[in-house]
Amino acid sequence: MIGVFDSGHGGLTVLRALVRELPDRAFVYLGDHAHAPYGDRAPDDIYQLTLASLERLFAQGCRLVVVACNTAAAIGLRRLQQTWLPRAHPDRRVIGVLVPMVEAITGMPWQATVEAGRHRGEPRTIAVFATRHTVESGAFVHEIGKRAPEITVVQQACPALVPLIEGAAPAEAVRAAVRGYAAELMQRLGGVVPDAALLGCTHYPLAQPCFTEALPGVEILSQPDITARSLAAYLRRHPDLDAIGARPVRFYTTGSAERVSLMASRFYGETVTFRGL
Ligand code: DGN
Repeated sequence: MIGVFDSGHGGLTVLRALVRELPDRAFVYLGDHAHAPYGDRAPDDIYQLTLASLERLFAQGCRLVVVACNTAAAIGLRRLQQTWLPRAHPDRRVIGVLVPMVEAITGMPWQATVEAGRHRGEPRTIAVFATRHTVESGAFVHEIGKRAPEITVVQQACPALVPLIEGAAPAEAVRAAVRGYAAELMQRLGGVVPDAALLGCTHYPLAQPCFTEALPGVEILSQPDITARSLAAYLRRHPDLDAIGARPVRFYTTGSAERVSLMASRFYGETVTFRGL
C-alpha cells in the first residue's frame, strides 16, 4: 500500500494524478488537517508533525509514503530519510515531490519544448512559486544547482495563496494575488522571461489557470503529473515495494472528517469521504 501525506488538502491534487497514472495500486491518503496549515509553524514543528503522520501511515500498512507537501518535504525530508527512517523503519521508504520536479527540469522530458523556444542557446531560467517556508529552505535552488548549475532559479514566495485557496476565495481574489506575485517576480527578473515556472506547492494546481494567464509564453510545470510519472518509474525500479493491488483509495484526516470531506472534492475532483485517524 502506498501512503500519500499532506498537511491538509493540497496533496489531493497529487493523489489524483497518482491514481490516474497507477490505477492498479492501493493508495491511502492522510491529511494532517488538525495542524494545517503548516505555513505559520516553526521548521522543527513541521518536521515532528510530518514524522508523526508517517508513523500513522506506516501503522496502516504502507511500505512507501509520498510526502505530497513541498513545505514538509523541503524542510524535513532529507533529514528524515537520512536519520530517522534507517533507524526507526529500515524497511520503509519515503519520497517527496521536490526531487521529481528537479529531475524533470534537469533530466528533461520537456527540454525539447524549452530549447525550441526563444531562449535557445541562452542559460535557462526557471521560476519557482512556493510557500514562504519552501522558498526560505532554498531546497529547489540547492537541488537544481547541484545537478545543473547553469540554470538560474528565481523564487517567489506566495504567502497569501494557500489561505485563499483553502478558504475557497472568489476566483478574482486568487487571480489578483497570482498576478501580483508574477509581477513581483518579473520585476526582479528585469525583463528576462523565464523558460518555465514550477508551481512548488500542492495547492497551486487549483490556481494554475491564473498562473498561465499571468505568465504568457511561460511553460507551467505540473507537479502532480510529473510526480506521478516519477513514482511509476520509482516503482519499476523497486518491485519489492509492489502494492497489494487495486482497491478504493482510503482517505484519513487528523481533523474533522465531516468538514474535511466537504472541502476535499475541490482538490480531488470528485466527492470523497474522509475518516478520522
Ligand atoms: N500544500 C503545501 C505545500 O505543497 O507546500 C503547503 C500547505 C501549507 O500547509 N502551508
